[in-house]
Amino acid sequence: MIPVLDAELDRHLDGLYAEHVADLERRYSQALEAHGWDAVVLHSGSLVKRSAFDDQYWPLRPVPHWQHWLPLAEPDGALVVRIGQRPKLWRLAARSFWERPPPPPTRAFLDVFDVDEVADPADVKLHLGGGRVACIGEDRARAASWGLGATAASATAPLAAALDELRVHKTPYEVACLAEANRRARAGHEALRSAFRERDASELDLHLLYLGATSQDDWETPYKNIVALDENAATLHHVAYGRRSEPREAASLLVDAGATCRGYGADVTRTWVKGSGAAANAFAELVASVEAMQARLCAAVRPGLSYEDLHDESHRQTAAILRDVGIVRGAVDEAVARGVTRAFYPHGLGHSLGLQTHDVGCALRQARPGNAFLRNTRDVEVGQVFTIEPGIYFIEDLLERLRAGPEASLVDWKTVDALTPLGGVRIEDDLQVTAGNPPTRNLTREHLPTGGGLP
Ligand SMILES: [Mn+2]
Repeated sequence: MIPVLDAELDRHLDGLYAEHVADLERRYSQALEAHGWDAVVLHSGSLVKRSAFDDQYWPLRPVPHWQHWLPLAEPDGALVVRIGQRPKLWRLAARSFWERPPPPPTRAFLDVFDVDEVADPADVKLHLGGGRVACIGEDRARAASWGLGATAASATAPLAAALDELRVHKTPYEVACLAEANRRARAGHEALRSAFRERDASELDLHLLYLGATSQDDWETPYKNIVALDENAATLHHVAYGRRSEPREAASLLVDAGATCRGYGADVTRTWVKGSGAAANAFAELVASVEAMQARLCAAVRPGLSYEDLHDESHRQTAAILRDVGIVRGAVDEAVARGVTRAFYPHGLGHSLGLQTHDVGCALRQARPGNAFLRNTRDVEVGQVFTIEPGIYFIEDLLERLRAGPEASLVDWKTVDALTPLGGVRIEDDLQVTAGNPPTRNLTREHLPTGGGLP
């Protein structure tokens, strides 16, 4: 297990946090003024019932606008940001002897906000002050209790879009949190690599091992761990963990799992293969090729580049790999133009990363036809953090359609059938775009250098 309580790290993050908040105050004031508001109330969120027929609640996933300012997972908090004033934080006084929110990861927020408590969240209304006040949150009833119900929807949309834009370029504090989240994820990926090499662990075993190695409860992970053995890797978001595993001649493991730091999440994928025989060897070659392609794509990132152009380039490189391993025949350009690569690589090259695993602000432009699932269509800019995650899979449904169509003759189906039991490959890192040389910092490889075949 890795230590998640590190006093030196906390001091470092707290120092950056004060600058982060000062920066947010300035940029929020500009956004409020530009959109004709005097203040905005950010609601942390309300507890949501697991079922309307039950009396149990999900753990709180705070509203990301709130988390942008505060790493607190407390229900019914209100942060009032008013132009030209120190932000005011209202916390709900915890009076329940049944439960209590998790303790704050830091107390640095006490130094940068005016902090007070209310016994009843509706009381925040008494302290809102005058002028045009917007509310951002997901609980319409709470906004209505503050007299801000009418502003909770369409009227605040332009302001909300401007606030999303503030999350596209990460502050040094946010980058430090994302780097730390990647450091924490490393322990999980390394533990799974070893366990997979040494024994025939089930997906559930591996998932639980990842949680233990990263000191995370299941609901604390930035997204549900994807732990897929063999053909399950062809389900891109496989989270229905199998409970059994038998020895087999060739085996693969795809792990797409992260960790968090103060609300910011890492998003990391590695693929491993073991065994002997032709299928294991061919699949190991495929993993090594995707790994090398992923490194080339990361190296190509620089400010001014269109992310969608890089996505298109990843399809050309995927076609070359498919040809080299004997899956696709003919010219690379033909395989891309006729949609063959899209059957093996149906998702986008990556997405913006931050408080949300698929973060906001980078998919405002519609992707070109054929790039339907691309979640980043923006030009690369200094301060962005995004993933680079190409993959090659053997997905039954997509391959059936390919096999039935006119492009079937471009594919060597014997090779496809031999590799289908191993599911697929994905390699994913988190990149920060910098103003320096090199123009990117790979937040993942600082800690987790490699993937691929296992001896
Ligand atoms: Mn991802």
